[in-house]
Amino acid sequence: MKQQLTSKSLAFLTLSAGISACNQPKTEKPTLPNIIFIMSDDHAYQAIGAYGDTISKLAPTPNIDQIAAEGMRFDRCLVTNSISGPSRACILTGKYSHKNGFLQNEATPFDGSQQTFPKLLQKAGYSTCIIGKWHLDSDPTGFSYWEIVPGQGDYYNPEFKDGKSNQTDTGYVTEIITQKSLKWMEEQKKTGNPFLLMVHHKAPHRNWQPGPRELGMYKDVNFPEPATLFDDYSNRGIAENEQDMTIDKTMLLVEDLKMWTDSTWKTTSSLGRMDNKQKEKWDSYYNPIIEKNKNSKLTGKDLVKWKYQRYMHDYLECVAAVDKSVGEILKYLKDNGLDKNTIVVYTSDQGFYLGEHGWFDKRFMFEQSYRTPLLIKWNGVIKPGSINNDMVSNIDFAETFLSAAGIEIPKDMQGENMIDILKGNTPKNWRKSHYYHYYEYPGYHSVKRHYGISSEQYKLMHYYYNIDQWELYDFKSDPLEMINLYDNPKYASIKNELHKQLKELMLKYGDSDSLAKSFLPENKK
Ligand code: SGN
Ligand code: CA
Repeated sequence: MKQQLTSKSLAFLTLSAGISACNQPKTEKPTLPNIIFIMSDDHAYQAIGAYGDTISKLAPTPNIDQIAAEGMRFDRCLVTNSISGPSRACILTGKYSHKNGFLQNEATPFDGSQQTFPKLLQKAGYSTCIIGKWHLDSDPTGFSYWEIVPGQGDYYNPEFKDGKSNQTDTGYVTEIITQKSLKWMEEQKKTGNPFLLMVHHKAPHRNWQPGPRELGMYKDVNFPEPATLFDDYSNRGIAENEQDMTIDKTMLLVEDLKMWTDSTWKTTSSLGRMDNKQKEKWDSYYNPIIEKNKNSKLTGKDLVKWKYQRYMHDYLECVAAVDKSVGEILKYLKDNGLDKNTIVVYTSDQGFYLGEHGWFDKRFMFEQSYRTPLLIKWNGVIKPGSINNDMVSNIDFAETFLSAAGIEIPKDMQGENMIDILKGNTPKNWRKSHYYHYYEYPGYHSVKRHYGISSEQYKLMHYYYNIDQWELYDFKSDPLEMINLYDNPKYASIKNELHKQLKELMLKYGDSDSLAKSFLPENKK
């Protein structure tokens, strides 16, 4: 059931703003909360201090952690389709990919005429803004102001477009996105409107180019290897065996790990963007590593281990800049008295593999890419330091923000309203299972199309394109998800129950095998 706008929800808003409801004259509008939605690109929860993994102990994220300390950490936030554009479309619309039409990156542009939560907020009087990565091919709609990086964007001296012109900004992308976001907030002081600000970082997306401030900060740190770095995919299906996203085979020494030679350096588009000063700094860090690597002649497992460390150094240095950005935004809110009535969200468009199963990238329904970090603070509403284990989803964000703003939730949105969870009261009928559907195959990294269901303990997945394979995982007894139990007779009744629940979820969300087939490249009109 969708939440309606009632006097009760308005009273909640008034109270949440720290104003006594009884002192309010009846006609006065409730104070609506501002919403700052900070989303990075490919930020694994394993690399966030608040989640406590070993990696993040060596590469801390104090500012992102501050959101958790002052608010709520979500330990099971699941995405509906683990890939950038589709995830963003699901977040904006509160609907699954087959409903919002954006199934995979760079296929068909997002239909910007459809309903999105920023549009509904804007209609209700919010100033709305997005800065940074958009990745939906069509121009943003529903924003009072937008300034985005075209496509994936660049790390150094990135181009931005705002619908009127394209311009190249000098500097590092994470810092520029932060400055533009702060500037826009400052300008809002004139309007007096509540605002929605979506700060969408490009970092820490492949090929993980650290900024000048962070370059080399982890060079002497040896990060712990995940237990499954040398996964050989036995006990798994064709999909895991045929993917193309391993550190071993897919990760490139030159483009990904920066082992450039002078002749290739200038011709590569992304690094070729640097000015002399930036290039000097870059070279002073990488040149000695390049030299050392030339003479090391590593092969096999030793090479994978070396690549993993190089990957972690660059990736986590990109994360460190994102963390600083969060710190600057939190400071701005505090300095301007906005921290009391602003919901601050930190998330990523999906999770990411940091060497688990030997992988980088995302797409699969295994935990590291299916689960995304989610931290929310809302002073006076969320109890500081809370931890939530409920299954929430990126299609829940839209309804939650609308609800926080006292806006009626459209009936065709497919998520759930998390407001009660934020207040510490999970509704009794909260979802106990979650539906997933990934479409981008054929495509980069060759992860086959699959849909599936995750319950609190099990996952059932169906790889259905050019193979027809089912997989079942018990991630309580097998948290590393290494054993496919689908044909194990002991799990027959669990399997049947999951099949039944999967059918129910597909029906509920209007997805089906025949609809999935209609999206296959050979069947597309
Ligand atoms: C690029 C990356 C891929 C990545 C996709 C999608 N290759 O193609 O590794 O999976 O983007 O990422 S790169 O060599 O160009 O970096 S997404 O986050 O935008 O969906
Ligand atoms: Ca991404």
